[in-house]
Amino acid sequence: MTARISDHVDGRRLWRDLIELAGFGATDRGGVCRLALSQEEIDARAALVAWGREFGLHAAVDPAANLFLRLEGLEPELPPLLLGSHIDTQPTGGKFDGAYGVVAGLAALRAIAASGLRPRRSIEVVAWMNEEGSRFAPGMMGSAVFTGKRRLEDIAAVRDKGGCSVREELDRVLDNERDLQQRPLGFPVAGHLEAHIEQGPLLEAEGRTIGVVTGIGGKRTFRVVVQGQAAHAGTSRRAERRDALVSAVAMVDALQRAIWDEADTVRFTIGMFSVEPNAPSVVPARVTFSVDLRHDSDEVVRTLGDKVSVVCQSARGKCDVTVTPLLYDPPLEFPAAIRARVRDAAARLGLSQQDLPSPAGHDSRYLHYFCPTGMLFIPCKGGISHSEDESITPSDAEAGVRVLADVAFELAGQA
Ligand code: HGY
Ligand code: MN
Ligand code: MN
Repeated sequence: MTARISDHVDGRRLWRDLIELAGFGATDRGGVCRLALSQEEIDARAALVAWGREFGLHAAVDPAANLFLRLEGLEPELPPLLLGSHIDTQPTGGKFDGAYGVVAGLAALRAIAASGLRPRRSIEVVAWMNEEGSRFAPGMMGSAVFTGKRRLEDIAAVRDKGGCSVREELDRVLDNERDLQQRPLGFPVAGHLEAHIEQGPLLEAEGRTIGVVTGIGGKRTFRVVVQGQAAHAGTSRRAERRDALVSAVAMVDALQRAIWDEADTVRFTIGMFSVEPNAPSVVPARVTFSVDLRHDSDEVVRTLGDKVSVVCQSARGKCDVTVTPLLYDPPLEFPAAIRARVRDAAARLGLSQQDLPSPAGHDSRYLHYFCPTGMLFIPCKGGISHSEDESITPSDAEAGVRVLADVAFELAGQA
């Protein structure tokens, strides 16, 4: 039997790293709050660098604070293969969304190092900056800037709710990592593989261990600002009020009626909703809310997304409303050749598998337009994610790494 890299995967060390990484930003309810460019993330990044250096990885960072951990190949001048995902989380996120893919990448490189074999191309684990987009919107900033989808100066100007800019936080992170090698944005890459938890119920329901990801669904996001007029709750008559909350609620109701479909295939979410000044005796002056729309048909994403502004304007009442599009990412399909490698590697390892799409977004969405890209999923309990209850099993975690390690070594050996 040919020696396989996957025979050298250390499942115990993988699980230890996953649980230790979850400690950076651990919440009381067993989840993780490790927002992009936060101190918790800086500390987690330092741990990843230390773990990589234990077996000779070189750490580097680019101007968007994407973090690279490189296993040098026999021909270091060749463009490397990337094993990427993210370590930033939602505010009440789980231990594994994103973090699994970065730690799995590290475990795959650790297995290659343990095998004594050297890949032809270098292989680099990447922690892409701000995939989640909850502290700074939109998400996937690091991979978008690396691949040229967005400009660094544009994302640097984005501010969080407290007024802190991406630029200020990038400077803080990059200063903290000033001893790391500097890499340019968008250097040539041979390919990108991402291991991720499914964040949906299919694999668990079907009793499958490995998901061969066929592609990523379409997504459009918007920011809606409803502008009214602050007034005294006791003295201002309803007839003269310009109540931003009343208008915003009318918009939410009208949007749901216009966008939700009977077949329940459209994913429409208003996840962020803030009222100002948010004081009990003041008529709301302004409401800001998010719109997140997804579907695997580009036609549906386009036509329903085009309704958002029209519907908000029609429900504005006496207030003004501004609808700002944040992103529009059409659905995509990963190359069949990479999907076949994931499928064959899982089959060789005797792991059950199935093809499935990803309604959730990932950094691989932007890498797909930059280099040959593919993804593999492992199951998560009840399909629960973006929740402190997110959970996976050590054996599924290890199975995913075994597939990732074998596919990575194969792709890195390619001409
Ligand atoms: O929103 C998403 O799909 C990703 O998990 N951030
Ligand atoms: Mn993710
Ligand atoms: Mn996520």
